[in-house]
Amino acid sequence: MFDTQILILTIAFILPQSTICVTDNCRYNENSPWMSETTWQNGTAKDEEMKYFTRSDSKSFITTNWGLKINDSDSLKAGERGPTLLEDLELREKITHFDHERIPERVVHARGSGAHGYFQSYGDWSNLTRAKFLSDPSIKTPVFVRFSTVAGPRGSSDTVRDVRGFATKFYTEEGNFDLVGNNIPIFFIQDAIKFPDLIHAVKAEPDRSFPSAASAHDTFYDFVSLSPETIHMVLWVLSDHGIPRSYRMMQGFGVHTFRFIAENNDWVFVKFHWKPKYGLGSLAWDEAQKISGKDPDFHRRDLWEAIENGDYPEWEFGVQIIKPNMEFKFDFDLLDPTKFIPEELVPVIPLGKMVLNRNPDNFFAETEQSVFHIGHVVPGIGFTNDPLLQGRLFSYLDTQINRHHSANFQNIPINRPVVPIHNNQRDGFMQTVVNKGRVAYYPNSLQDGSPRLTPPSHGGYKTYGEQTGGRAFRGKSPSFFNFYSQAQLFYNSLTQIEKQHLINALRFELGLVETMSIRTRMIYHFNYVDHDFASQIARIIDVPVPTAIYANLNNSSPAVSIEQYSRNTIRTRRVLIYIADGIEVSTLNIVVRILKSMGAYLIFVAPQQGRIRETNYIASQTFATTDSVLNDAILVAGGQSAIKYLLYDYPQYQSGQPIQFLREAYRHGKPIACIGEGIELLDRAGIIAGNGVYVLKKDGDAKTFAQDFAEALLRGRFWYRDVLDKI
Ligand code: HDE
Repeated sequence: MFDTQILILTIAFILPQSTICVTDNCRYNENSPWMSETTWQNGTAKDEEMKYFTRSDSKSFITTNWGLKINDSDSLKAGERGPTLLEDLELREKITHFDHERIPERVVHARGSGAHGYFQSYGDWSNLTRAKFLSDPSIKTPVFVRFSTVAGPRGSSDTVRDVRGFATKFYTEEGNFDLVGNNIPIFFIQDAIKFPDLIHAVKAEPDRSFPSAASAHDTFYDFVSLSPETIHMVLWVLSDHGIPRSYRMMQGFGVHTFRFIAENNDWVFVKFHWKPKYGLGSLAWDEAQKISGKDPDFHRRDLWEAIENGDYPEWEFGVQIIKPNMEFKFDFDLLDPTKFIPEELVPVIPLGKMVLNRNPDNFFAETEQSVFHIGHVVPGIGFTNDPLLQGRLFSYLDTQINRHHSANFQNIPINRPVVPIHNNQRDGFMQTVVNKGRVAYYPNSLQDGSPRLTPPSHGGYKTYGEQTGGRAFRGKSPSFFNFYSQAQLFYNSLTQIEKQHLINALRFELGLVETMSIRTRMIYHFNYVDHDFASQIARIIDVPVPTAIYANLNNSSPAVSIEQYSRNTIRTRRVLIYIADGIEVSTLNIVVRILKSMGAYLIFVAPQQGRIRETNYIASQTFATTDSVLNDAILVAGGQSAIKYLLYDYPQYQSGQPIQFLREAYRHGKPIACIGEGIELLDRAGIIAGNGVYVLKKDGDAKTFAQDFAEALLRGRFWYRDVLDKI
């Protein structure tokens, strides 16, 4: 029998080769001016391309969109007080464009923020994968990353309790690779068909449209309590992982099991990991709620400012590698996305690093219009049969057409790969490419068979030929019926205070659930995780304490704990420094110099903005424009009259914020330090020294004091203060 595939391939290769690159040494391809030796070495290929599309309006004259220069900014009327004329096309164009400025927000992950940067491999990993961006440490692959919350609308707050999206687009020399992950290594459900139900349940309830961006309501826990597979992920989101301190201080995970395929077709299963250089950090729940009011843009501001300051966020990229013969050696199914592989069982091998070093020029054009798709892979990376992954492969293409109203969304600058695109796809709304020639089909002979196919040996993508088969079947594999074991593992792995935070979070969330049967069902599930855990929640939310039915196996994976994650820098940590007229500067100078040299951000706050009399200190904030919750630590300068001012005169018109901030910082476990007379403020706040609170007496050593304080900043939180069970 005649095989048409063979015919097509034969024609393609007998026909003369055109300019198309099918050799190994043609990284810098035809038609791509931004791809050069230099741009690949310094990671700027995408930046160069973006420049081509970027317009600056500075030093220009206003025109209409058809290029007409405008000489008057008022509308055209019939007489000075008359109606506007239909003829006024300048007005009509401007208003019409304005009316159409919005595109639909993402159905999930609507609120987010992005940045440009690069990825650099630590070595040549071609023994693992043929993906070229992982084969050459001398090149920097451009990336664009978008972080997001999941449930809230585009205008909601950054610090709500939620999963965070962590989507990375690698603009590789073999096309775009999108790693569309989250900050939690697992997911709520095992099958894509349940995703619309999950999202409908967590989003604002459809009749009343509240609560916005919050899971603490009946419909979410109704769904969860009827879907035991969700319990493990619920614990992760309700733990400190659900309220990160910063996008820069959270992990990223590919969640599903993927495949790495090497040149010789050897393959392994992999789990993708991002580990933040700045360490892991979380907020206290009370703090997160207050920040939502004080600065709903807390995370996007933090990301923006760090990049503007040159403190580039950085992550290490790693993989857990599972050889094919290990597929069935775990006590869960590798295809089940509600399970993670403890790092203690399979270590994360670092493969490279990612640095974010450029903020977008235009939020809408870049961040809002960016399109991520789990199906955008490059040679050497393949999928598995995880049913959630399989459903996602369908959804991400479909949803972009809804958001951009056209299949041409790849033409948008932020989405274009840096390599040339050639195919026979044509036309559609907003087509911006002018495809020349008569031929828009394959196979052809009228255009030398071009665009032609590329064999895998020359970079063409080859699907991993997994053996499939079996009867059509709706349902779960028996290997997916294991709902509580990793939920228990996760709970056991938390430190004492992290457990307490989780319990408090559940008391809060379930305490807001109005339907008692839903609360009871949740406790029923938690009783399978750990009896004491379930009882501690039940007691507070008016649910009968259940009888113990299941023993805790006491297994754990300390790598999941934020508190135990190592940190090695205080760079970018925000220290709020109280100053006022009359401060004593000599000691303050020493402490400030030490903290600055370590890269901490120093925010000077005083009763009024501006220069402090007879010093070089300038207050950028007042006690009305900043807040304890927006900062990581407080330092109080000394000086009798300054302290008197802060304590006695100033509060008359600013209702005691200096004391209030200290009390809150103490409650939230933050380091506090007071120089000399500053201790009077501590006394007033009822705070005693010790446990992350430092006092420098008159004869004390400023250097040691500053170093102790810096050490405390590195530790981050002193959760074990007596008041903290109230958070
Ligand atoms: Fe997504 N998800 N998702 N998701 N997802 C989207 O695509 C979807 C899932 C993730 O910054 C949507 O462009 C289904 C897991 C991120 O633009 C949509 C299922 C993980 C982002 C979609 C999942 C993610 C999205 C909405 C279950 C972590 C934001 C807008 C089968 C591994 C990307 C869009 C950005 C966005 C569908 C589950 C991560 C509708 C059907 C698991 C980070 O296509």
